[in-house]
Amino acid sequence: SLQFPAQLNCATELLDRHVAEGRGDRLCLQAEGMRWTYAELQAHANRIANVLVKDMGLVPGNRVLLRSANNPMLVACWFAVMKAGGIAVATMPLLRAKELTQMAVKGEVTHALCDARLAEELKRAQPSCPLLTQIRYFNGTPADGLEAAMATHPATFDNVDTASDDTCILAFTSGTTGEPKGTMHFHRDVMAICACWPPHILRPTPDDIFIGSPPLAFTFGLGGLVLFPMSVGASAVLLEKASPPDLLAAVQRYGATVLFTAPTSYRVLAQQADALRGSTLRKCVSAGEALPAATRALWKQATGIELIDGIGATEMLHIFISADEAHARPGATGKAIPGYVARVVDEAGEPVPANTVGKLAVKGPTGCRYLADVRQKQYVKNGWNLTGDAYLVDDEGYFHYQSRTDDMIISSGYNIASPEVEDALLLHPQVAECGVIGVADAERGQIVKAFVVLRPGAEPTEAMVTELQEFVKANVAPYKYPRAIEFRSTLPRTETGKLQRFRLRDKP
Ligand code: 3SK
Repeated sequence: SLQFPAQLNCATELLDRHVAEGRGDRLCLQAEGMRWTYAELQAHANRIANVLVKDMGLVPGNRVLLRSANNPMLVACWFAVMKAGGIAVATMPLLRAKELTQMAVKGEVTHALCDARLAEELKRAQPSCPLLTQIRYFNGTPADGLEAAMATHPATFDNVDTASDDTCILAFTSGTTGEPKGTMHFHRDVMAICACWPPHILRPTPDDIFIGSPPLAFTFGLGGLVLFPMSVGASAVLLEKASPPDLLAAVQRYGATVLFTAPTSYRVLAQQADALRGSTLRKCVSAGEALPAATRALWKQATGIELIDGIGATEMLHIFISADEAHARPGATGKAIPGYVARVVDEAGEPVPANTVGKLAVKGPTGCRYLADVRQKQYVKNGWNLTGDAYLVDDEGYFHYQSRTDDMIISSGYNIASPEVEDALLLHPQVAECGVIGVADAERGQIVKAFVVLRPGAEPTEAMVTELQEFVKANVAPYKYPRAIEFRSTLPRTETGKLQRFRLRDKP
């Protein structure tokens, strides 16, 4: 098991250590028109830490809201908060004043560092956040911006001697249901995730160039694009815009070797097989939502690369079930990664036999600690974290995702997992995206309803409805076919790309 000293600051371990051990000149971060070495990132973070402490009055334990697209200044701000013993509350760039207010109020946020281009919504939120009195803006021009303040301070800073179990991250999760929950993580949690999944599954080298789409406010992105590359002294490319065309162009331009993105993005990227063949990519990680076997096959065919699938949770900080390329199984996420244990349990919390669907329960060095939330009792039971995912374990111990536990459709006594029907529909050449829910039905209790986005050129006709129904019946057990199909031009997704089935349910 992992051992950490009583006192630990993750900024010392992930950033300062490289400079102290003579790797300061190594490339750390790249972005449009920018290249920062480890020493340059350290100097920026130190100056910002000085601004936080000396100009903005930050004391250890204060919560600092961070608002920015993925760029090097956001990383410098994040490390500055760590260095000063604060708690980083990173927020998604697309959030509006209402959501920022919810987080700032619940998180008792006192300070904010915000990209000037995203100032508007924070300014709208501030009057409703009485504790939030100290804000500085960066990447703008004003003389009173963060950069001007940084210039008045030295590029050195003595990191606060934090305890390894001091909270340093307050990550909000919207989940697939309602009200945001704040999950608290310690300095040792940050180091624990760096010690578990990367060395055992990803196996990066210091020469790797990481790239990807998840926002750093989503812990999938923070780990994949900052913590994991820096844990091995590698570099990362940060993209403010990371739609599939932007991502593809950047992979080529920067010669990226490790890609982090979601299945939806892999499906679109795979259509550019010519551009991808022979690319510099050597490791491709899929997470954020379940990876359909069809998408794994598509990517392998387009690039020759076996995807590394994984499931994590903001509550757990990062990935806890995964498989490397050599152990990948189509349709399976993988096994509990070293450091974690996972099992599938029934309503009473007892393990179920192999090949039986139940609730995923996991424990390891990280775990759920909601900030002041009664839902803690539902998430953690008898020391096990119940992630809200329905899984089954096969005879060889591989975990197969079925659905969110609230996405299980029960129709005429049959248990039907929404993602399984979605996977079946996605195999149809005219289906671009789809979402499946259960809707009330007098006869069957529930029936399966699919919302389908067709590929350009395909017609949303009755004949297409019949064709898709027959197609599903031909590919999975016929009782799973969608008795209702509605065509849409888009589907509701979170900013991190997760399908929001509850919003489909709201307006069936
Ligand atoms: O699988 C996820 O959704 C996830 C969530 C948080 C951190 C990492 C991952 C992969």
